[in-house]
Amino acid sequence: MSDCLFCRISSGEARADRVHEDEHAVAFRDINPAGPTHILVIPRKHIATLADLTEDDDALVGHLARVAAKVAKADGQSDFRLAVNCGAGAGQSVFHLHMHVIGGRALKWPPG
Ligand code: DGP
Repeated sequence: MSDCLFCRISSGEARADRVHEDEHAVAFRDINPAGPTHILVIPRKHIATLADLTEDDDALVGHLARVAAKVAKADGQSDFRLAVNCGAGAGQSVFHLHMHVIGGRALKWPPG
């Protein structure tokens, strides 16, 4: 989808500070970091929200979670938060599924 920012980052058309990429996923630093580590993990496949996943995406979601743990570790974080905002009311602003990997500072729960 050429009008999707994260599809353009995935294809390389838009720039990002990438920390990982493979056939199915890309991870890059958030432009507005909420902590010393703030990395977004996205599927190359355009999926608008977590609620749009289908059974066919089960393996993909497992892969994204594993990439998230890998990039957190590579960034020096043993403790981190993995978050997905689903829908505008939950704070989603980019409608291409992404996992936030946030770490390097104390994280309160619930997040507020
Ligand atoms: P969310 O609010 O959950 O949809 O998170 C979207 C995140 O995407 C937000 O933390 C800021 C980040 N973001 C938005 N535009 C860009 C961009 O052009 N580049 C990068 N690296 N991050 C972006």
